[in-house]
Amino acid sequence: MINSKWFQDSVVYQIYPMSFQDSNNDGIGDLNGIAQRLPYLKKLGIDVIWLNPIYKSPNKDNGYDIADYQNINPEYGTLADFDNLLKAIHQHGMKLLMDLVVNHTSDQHDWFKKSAQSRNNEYADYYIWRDPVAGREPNNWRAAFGGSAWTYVHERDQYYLHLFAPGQPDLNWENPTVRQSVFNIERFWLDKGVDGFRMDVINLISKPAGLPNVQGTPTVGKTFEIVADGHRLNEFLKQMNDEVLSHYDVMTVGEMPGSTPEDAIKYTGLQSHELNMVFQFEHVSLSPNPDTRLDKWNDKPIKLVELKRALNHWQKELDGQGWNSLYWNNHDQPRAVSRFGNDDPQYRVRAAKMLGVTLHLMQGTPFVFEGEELGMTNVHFTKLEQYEDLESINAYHELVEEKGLVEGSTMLKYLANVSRDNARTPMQWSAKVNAGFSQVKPWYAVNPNYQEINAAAELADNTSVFYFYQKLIQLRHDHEIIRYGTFVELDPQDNEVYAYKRNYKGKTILVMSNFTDKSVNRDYGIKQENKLLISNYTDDQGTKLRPYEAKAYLFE
Ligand code: TEU
Ligand code: CA
Repeated sequence: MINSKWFQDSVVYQIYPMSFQDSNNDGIGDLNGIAQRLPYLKKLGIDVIWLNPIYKSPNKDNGYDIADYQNINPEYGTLADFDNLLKAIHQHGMKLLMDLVVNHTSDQHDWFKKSAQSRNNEYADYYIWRDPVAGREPNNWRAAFGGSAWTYVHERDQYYLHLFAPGQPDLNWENPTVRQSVFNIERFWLDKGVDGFRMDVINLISKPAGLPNVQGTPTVGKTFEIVADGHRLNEFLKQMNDEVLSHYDVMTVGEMPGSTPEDAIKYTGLQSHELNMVFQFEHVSLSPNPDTRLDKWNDKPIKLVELKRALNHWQKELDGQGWNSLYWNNHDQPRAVSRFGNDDPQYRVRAAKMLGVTLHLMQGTPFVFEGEELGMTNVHFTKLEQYEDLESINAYHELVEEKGLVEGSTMLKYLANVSRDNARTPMQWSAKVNAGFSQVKPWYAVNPNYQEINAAAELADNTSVFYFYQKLIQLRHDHEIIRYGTFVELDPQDNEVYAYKRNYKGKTILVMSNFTDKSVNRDYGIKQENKLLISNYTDDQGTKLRPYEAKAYLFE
């Protein structure tokens, strides 16, 4: 049993390959483009790279619909390009996590094509097929990307389950042969030298017995609730760990929508030997629409006390019990500085740094999403045709046109506020054409603010968000108290300042972040001899915290 804990000392950088760097001028990011940017990532100081899916896929959900798990999507390159990239990542002293999407495959996967043909071939039971009930779908579950979670196939005169799009049929994890097929996929990549996996919606793989209806008006939220953290999940994860993961020195992070700290401790407990950590969703689900039929679509500001309750809940519950991932955003979430800070030009840099201090000094493994280290912002689209994500487009058509639950103009505000498209515009490398991402028109629109916000400008400015993130990462590498210290929340009801302490071996770090555009006063009893570790202002005005001011002191 290999039991090293390098994941606790690491900072991870998430790359959305399609939007990171195009190296062959087809307008699409690729593996050789990533290899070109490894020196940039090394300079930032990150330890691990997580790549969103790069496998063969029809890209109905931008790669989260996999048609061949052991081949690279030609748009990104070849298996040889992958081997070269992995070697270069290791030569730069970094590690690589792949994205393992095994709750479902693409409907173009051979397994599904065969499964859909007959009730009797070897793949018939690889997916979740059910007979019609009274000529209709087998239950009232709703799919995350719109409509029923069931689609009818004439050849079998049955429906198949898809919690996401019809092009993403759910695998039947009750079938032991499916589990062995997944384990073989993991071994294929681990034997190539990959350092671990981010596991897509892994807490959805164990479906409730009998697939019962949800109560009341069926919504996506209720469907995920009845499926998440199913009764055989521990068993499946334990088997995966025993048969595969424990034989390699790997890092694993399970994406677990709807999970609670209690669930997480079951899977990532320091004695559980299943996964190292989870991506929980409590702090990124704080402002669902009061009309639950609209699920996440809203444009309400987030209350700081609610954000603190969500994050502090996980810090306190997992302290000494499990391990947190720490993230503000990813490819499914709007950009951090727009959602939790302030992307108004006069505050953006300060607010981006403030968010960095707030999160990176907590207990857990920080994940930096591409461009977050630059303070990249939401793209503030105003028209439906500017969106490309099926989740955004389907939600607009279903909620505005089919069901008439919301005005189009209002839904466009919701999309601008929380759509995944915000995270998927090309990385902003320079003020050159297409932000230096590609020399031809990119697959997706570049954020118009790339001439002000880009890596080249920030690398030339020692007060940039980039160098501030570099310092935060360095602090984590230098101070055990940041990696292993306990967490103590301060003033949970304070709706302007986020403050907390970390304690370790007789030392204390005090962290305070003003989440407002006003100056406020807070006295945390700091003494002259306490050392200022980091601040997003060049001077220190003691108990006065200026707009978006964040700083941390070390009490030795
Ligand atoms: O997302 C899981 C998930 O819960 C999504 O529904 C996500 O929360 C939602 O899109 C936010 O609005 C994972 C992947 O990260 C996502 O990109 C995929 O679309 C999804 O699974 C299906 O594989
Ligand atoms: Ca390309």
